[in-house]
Parts: sequence; structure tokens; C-alpha cells
Amino acid sequence: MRTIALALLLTLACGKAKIDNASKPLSVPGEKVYAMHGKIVGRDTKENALTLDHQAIPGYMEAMTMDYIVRGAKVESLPPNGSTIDAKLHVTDEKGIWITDVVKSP
Ligand SMILES: [Cu+2]
Repeated sequence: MRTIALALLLTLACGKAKIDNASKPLSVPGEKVYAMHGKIVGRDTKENALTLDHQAIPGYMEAMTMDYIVRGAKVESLPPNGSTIDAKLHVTDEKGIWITDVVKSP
């Protein structure tokens, strides 16, 4: 029992260490991409995620505040909390959702 638990733990740890969210592919085949506009209200450097208070994304999501994994950049390098931003939201059926191209709105 203990061995199984340890093996599982190692598998999870290795899976995570392999590739961090910031370095995962920016795009995958079959994804849908939506334009996002909102405000950064928080960030999680471990998950490389931003908490965004964003406007409605027509055809996909109402306006709301939620966390989004960021790919292609470290959240530490993105505009400070309180910034109004534009981003691209990538949505897949089985590989989750994430954002890229986070830039301060003009
Ligand atoms: Cu949402």
C-alpha cells in the first residue's frame, strides 16, 4: 500500500516537473480561440495563472472573475494587478483552457 502511494506520488511529481504551464504549447489542433478583455485582479506564480475579471466572451462564457492558466509567459512578467488587458483564450474539448498573448490594453 505504501509503495503504491509513493509510486503514485512520484508519478504525479514527475508529471508536473516535466513541463511547467508557461512552457506548454501555445496552441493545439482543434482548439477554439476567443478574444478576452478584462482586468488582472490576482496571480498564482506556482500554477502560472492569472485571476481575471473579464467581460463576456460571446458564445462561450458570461462576464465573470476566474483563474486562467497562462502559457507562453511567466505571470511575474505580465502587467501588474489592476491592469486592464487583452488576451487570447484557447479552449479545447479535452486538454483544458488557457490564455496567451496577455497585453495591456491600449
Ligand atoms: Cu468562467
